[in-house]
Amino acid sequence: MEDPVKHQKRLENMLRIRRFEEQVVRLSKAGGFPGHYHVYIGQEATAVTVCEQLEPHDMIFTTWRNHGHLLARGASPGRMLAEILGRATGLCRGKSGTLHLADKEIGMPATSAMVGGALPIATGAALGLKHRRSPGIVVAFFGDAALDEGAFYEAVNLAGLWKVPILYVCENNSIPPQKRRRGQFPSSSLNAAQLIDVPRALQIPSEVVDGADVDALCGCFRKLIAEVRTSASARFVEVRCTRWPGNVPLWPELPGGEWNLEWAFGAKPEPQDLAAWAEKSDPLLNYLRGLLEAGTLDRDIAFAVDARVRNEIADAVHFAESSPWPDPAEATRGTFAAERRT
Ligand SMILES: Cc1ncc(C[n+]2csc(CCOP(=O)(O)OP(=O)(O)O)c2C)c(N)n1
Ligand SMILES: [Mg+2]
Repeated sequence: MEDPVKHQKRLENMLRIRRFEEQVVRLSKAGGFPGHYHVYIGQEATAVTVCEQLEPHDMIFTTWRNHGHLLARGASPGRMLAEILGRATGLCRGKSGTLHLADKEIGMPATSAMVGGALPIATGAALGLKHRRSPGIVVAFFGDAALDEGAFYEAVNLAGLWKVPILYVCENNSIPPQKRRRGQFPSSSLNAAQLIDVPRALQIPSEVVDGADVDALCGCFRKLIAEVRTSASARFVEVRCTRWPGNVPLWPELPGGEWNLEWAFGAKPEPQDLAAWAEKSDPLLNYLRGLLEAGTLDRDIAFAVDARVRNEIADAVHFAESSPWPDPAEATRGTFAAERRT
């Protein structure tokens, strides 16, 4: 059995993402920032279990649904929130907002909000690591709709031909057609029986894993990331997530309010679709219930971890809200490569 401290840390890392994003929803509704945004609630276990396997020299590329990936990799919650609010202290000095959050200090130099847009960049970065004989690898996170894009096929095909060290993590949160509401993105539509048939046809070893099962995710990523490192070649994984009922593009909701730790101790959330999701499909609740049953954690520890995370996120909100706006002159600074001087 793994060390209880390791389990607590993993739980804390997942909770940090959830509590952070609840504040993002609250801030958006309070008019704290303009424009739409996306949250990672219900997919936290994927980012956390991938990042546990990474080394400092590894790189990550991601999408508009990026908050969880950055937090799991160790980005500062305060500087992320400041960026989402457009403040000068933000990770990208207030220029990127939620859709393009990036932090090169932790190996996350760029985020693409184009469906499939990060895949050629990530694959090129993996080629760069190979040429530099770096021990690093690349992880590319993307949604299932990326498989509808030509960029996906080019990138994955080249990764196979060039033999570059990259793990493609496809987070499949597609809504079944019968459950889609008006205005929701359909996500993917593919003429293949399952997503992994596509990378397999390009000779990329590919697996499917349940995104609500933390133990399965840990086992899967431990194995695949070790394979990417030792073989210096590509792997593909489809993580199947049941979409959280609040995941409404482009304006997420918090049905049932903030996530409640009591749901792990028998309390039932409302409405009904949230209760059904919390019962089987929430990776956080599944993990927590498993730890409680195994005696790895008790109620007091679980509440103490949550309190610690809530305080950390409250500090992050305070930091972001009290941060200054960027100087107007900042708008054109750093947007183009410096002029060449003769
Ligand atoms: C090339 C392109 N087409 C359309 C959009 C608009 N768009 C933003 S998110 C999205 C759905 C993406 O679904 P998926 O890749 O499964 O990711 P998810 O949001 O479900 O995590 C679409 C169509 C876009 N950003 N880029
Ligand atoms: Mg999707």
